[in-house]
Amino acid sequence: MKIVLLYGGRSAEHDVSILSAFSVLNAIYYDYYQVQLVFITKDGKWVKGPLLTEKPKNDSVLKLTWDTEDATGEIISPSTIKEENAVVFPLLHGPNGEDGTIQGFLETIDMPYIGAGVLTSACGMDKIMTKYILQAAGIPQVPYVPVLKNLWKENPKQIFEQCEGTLLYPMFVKPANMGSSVGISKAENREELQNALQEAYKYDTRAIVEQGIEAREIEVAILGNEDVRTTLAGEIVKDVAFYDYNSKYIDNQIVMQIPAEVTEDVQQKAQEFAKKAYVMLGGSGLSRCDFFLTNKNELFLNELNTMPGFTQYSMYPSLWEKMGLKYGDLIEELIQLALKRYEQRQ
Ligand code: ADP
Ligand code: MG
Ligand code: MG
Ligand code: K
Repeated sequence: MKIVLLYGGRSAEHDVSILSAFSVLNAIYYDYYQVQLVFITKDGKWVKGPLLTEKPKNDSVLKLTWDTEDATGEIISPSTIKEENAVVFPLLHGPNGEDGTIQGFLETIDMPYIGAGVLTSACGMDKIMTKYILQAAGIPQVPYVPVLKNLWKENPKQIFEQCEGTLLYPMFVKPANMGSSVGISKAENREELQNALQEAYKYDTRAIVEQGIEAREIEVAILGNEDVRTTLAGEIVKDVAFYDYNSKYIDNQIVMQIPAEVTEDVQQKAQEFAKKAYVMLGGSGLSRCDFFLTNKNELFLNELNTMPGFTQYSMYPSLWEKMGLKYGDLIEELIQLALKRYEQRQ
């Protein structure tokens, strides 16, 4: 069977995707699978790389296609990836990859693929939609105000008053559709709120303003289709106040604590909320569910990431490793879940 590994992509998380892809290439079971590399450039071109039948000696196999300038692969029309007896692994993060667009395309060309379907991907990527669904499910989350660009332009004063009437400073302002902390800022007063909204609108016409809180950040990994399994929570131990893009990917200021040192009750609640949110969003395959935990042991669900960072050392695979599921076996499970969902739909 062939695994079509889609990586790179048009989002800010392009480089993270390449790292995840290399980890997968090193761990996939070549006794059963061949891997067709398909790289998506930052400007959205699809490049067909080599077909791997064994573990690559080094990452030059991916570097071949890293750069649009000296890309050696062949530029292809996306629909030509279609073939029988193949499963797509859309190892793409953020908009244009994790948000339902690629998933819709794969549905259209009728190929099985790893991870969440169209609706779950789109709702998981959109912070406003996620909030609405969690609210309907009765899952605790921080207070928020959705702020659409049109309404903001029409009457900014009303938006300020609405935010200040519902929330206290500091507030967190985010584009609705984004990831990796891109476009997110913290606002301490009205002027900063104004600037933060302008920043968020660079990325999306939909923004969300949230109550800023001081909290630890804990995460639970979820795996399954109908039969949903969760891991113990892990903690992102920050030595920075705001877990932004730089601290996530550039400065490496993140330390993971697995399992997180939390009470039994918090542990249980985190797993319960993660599972409930996943089911409410219609999850399949995998997701990483992220929480805030205050020093009063209040737990707030922040978001679900339907295609979380997937290097061997990322939180998602590390949480499963701790539960006894090895990285290679995790990939195998994801392939089987993809096939199962595809068969059920036929
Ligand atoms: P992304 O999808 O980009 O990861 P998040 O909502 O997870 O967006 O926000 C990124 C980071 O910003 C979080 O991991 C956290 O460190 C910080 N953050 C986000 N919202 C809040 C909030 N309401 N209060 C305090 N910190 C927050
Ligand atoms: Mg996210
Ligand atoms: Mg996040
Ligand atoms: K998300």
